[in-house]
Amino acid sequence: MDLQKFLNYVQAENKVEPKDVMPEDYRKLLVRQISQHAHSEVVGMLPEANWISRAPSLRRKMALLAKIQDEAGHGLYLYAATETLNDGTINADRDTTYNDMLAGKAKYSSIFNYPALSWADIGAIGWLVDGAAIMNQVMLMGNSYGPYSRAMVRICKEESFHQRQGYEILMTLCRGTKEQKQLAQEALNRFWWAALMMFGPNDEASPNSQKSMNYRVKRESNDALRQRFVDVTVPQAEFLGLTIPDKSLKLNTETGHYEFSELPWDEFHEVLKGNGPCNKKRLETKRKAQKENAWVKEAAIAFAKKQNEKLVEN
Ligand code: FAQ
Repeated sequence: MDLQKFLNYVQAENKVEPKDVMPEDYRKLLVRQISQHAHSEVVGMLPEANWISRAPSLRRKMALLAKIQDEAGHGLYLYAATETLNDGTINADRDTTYNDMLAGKAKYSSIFNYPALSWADIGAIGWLVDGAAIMNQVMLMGNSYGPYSRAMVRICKEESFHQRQGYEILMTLCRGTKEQKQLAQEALNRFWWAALMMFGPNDEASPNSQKSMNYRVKRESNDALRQRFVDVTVPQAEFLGLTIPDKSLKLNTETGHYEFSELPWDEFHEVLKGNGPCNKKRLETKRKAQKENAWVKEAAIAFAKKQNEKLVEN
């Protein structure tokens, strides 16, 4: 495989498709990132699921249920996109990648190791977590691998509904009583730094970025996306009448960008090591679900097999 030829091909904005010849490290990079992304979607359902039975109205419950179902769908598209990279040497099938996550060998986004403690946190998750996810995923729509890029287009459309439903929850709370506004402020305090950490380490501490950019998987750096997120989100917080929990935050009128404090990187590394507030609980919940729901999978496989046999008979 001529690496330079491949680089020229992707850098000229061409898409790579599953059966195309590709460098092994490109394939590995994609399996790592797309499967981690899929794990994030399905683990990300858990903090919100905690509030389905306690949503304050039927309308809120319906919207929350729809959002959580969307996240399951995103997981499905992404596991399916990962599987297209199976080539006999790299095992990218769904059971393998999923079991790697359950075994703690594969990562999912740090943000989902934080609990949703109040209804306002559901608003903050939509506004900040989905907001950060979209900022990153709009860039990923242009990535060089066809199935991943196409999955991102659809996912981004749904994420923007999620972001708005979260913002609307907070808007309602901020226009409510003093106590409700306080709940919204506390949710922002809890989720602000964790949302900024979703973009990953600073550029100089990001081992995968350079290769990923060369291969046109990532199109923008972690810091560039984080900065854009801050620039877009601070005015939204001001509109809600909420205060970003960062005393050093200020607009640099020359650059037009907000300057902000260094992130709590020690906390980020602890969460990645499995020591966040909910890491153990999240994996236990997913392991339990796999065990208890195994019969559903077995039944679906048996049914599909019967259907196939019927097709062959006819
Ligand atoms: N959490 O060299 P880099 C969502 C890891 S979807 C955990 O910069 P890279 C929707 C990284 O994997 C949210 N680990 O890595 C939703 C690498 O470790 P490795 C998920 C992190 O890949 C909303 C190491 O650190 N989105 O929220 C994190 O070039 C609401 C070094 O980092 C995606 O997955 C982190 N925050 O850049 C669902 C998007 N950051 O693998 C439900 C796709 C970094 O070498 C409810 N992924 N690490 O062992 C990406 O764009 C990239 O993978 C980055 C990291 C930007 C996350």
